[in-house]
Amino acid sequence: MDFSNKLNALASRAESALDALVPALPPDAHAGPARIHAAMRYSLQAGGKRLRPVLALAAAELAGGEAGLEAALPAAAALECVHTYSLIHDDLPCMDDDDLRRGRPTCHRAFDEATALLAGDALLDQAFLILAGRYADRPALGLRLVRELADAASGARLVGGQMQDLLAEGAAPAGRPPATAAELEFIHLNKTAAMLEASLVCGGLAGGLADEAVETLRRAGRHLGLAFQIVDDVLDATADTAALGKTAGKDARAGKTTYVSLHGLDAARRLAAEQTDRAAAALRSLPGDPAFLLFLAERMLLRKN
Ligand code: GRG
Repeated sequence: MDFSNKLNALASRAESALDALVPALPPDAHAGPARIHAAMRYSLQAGGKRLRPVLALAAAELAGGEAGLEAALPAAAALECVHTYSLIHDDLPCMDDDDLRRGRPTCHRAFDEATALLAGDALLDQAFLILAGRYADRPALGLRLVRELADAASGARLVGGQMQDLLAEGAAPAGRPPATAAELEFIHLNKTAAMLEASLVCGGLAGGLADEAVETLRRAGRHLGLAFQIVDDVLDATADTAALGKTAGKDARAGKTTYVSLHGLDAARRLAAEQTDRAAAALRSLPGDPAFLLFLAERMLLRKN
């Protein structure tokens, strides 16, 4: 199987896991109103790249072969639930205020603001419900996964990065750039890289990787995360809305500090390649064959949306 087929195959296994673990309407008398489940699934199934689940499954396979990959499927679904929650909330009028996500109207446009807020909340809860339920027979692993995902999503990381992003945007006095290079790195290490790190780490843990190698995956995830964000900034400045499936050119219109506004397009592209090289060096030092993870790193660098 070539790597593009493998990527599609892993994304499709992640889709099936999500479909099974986030049912349209839980078969339970306490499932609650259908509208909340419809909103959760609307955003979940809007056709994201499934990058976080694929990274988790690839790391798990490297660590533990097919059995490792199987073991990581619930964690992969949980990661996508947290990621989708963050996108729904990021799109709300009180945050980035966007109408388009994954090529369709954002959750609050398709439903309403309150429903979108609740759908995000419920997806976050669903992630931990999946971990607690599906790893109940491996409590030590379950606890480590819960801790990794909760930490990545926490006020110190995903939420903290988002907070700092909002503060940088709102508080900049006239004439001063909204964020310095150091502030920008803090925002992106947490808003973007934390979830990519957690994806590789959770995959490695589920696949049974030893602690030292898990830390190597964490380092690779940090560099991949920075590269991913730099590419995001480049795409925002260069791609069109139709290709991105979300509104293009927002950063410049908002006067936001990005890698592109700080360093220019060419240097930003070079920085992304540099971070990808660092991630690749970490991946090459892992036990096992990192070829597919290296392919993913390259794909993330060359992505068009
Ligand atoms: C609201 C807690 C909270 C956090 C929001 C997701 C996010 C943090 C902000 C979105 C803005 C942004 C550009 C974030 C950094 C990169 C990112 C997470 C892009 C979206 O991820 P993709 O490209 O999306 O993997 P798909 O739709 O393919 O899953």
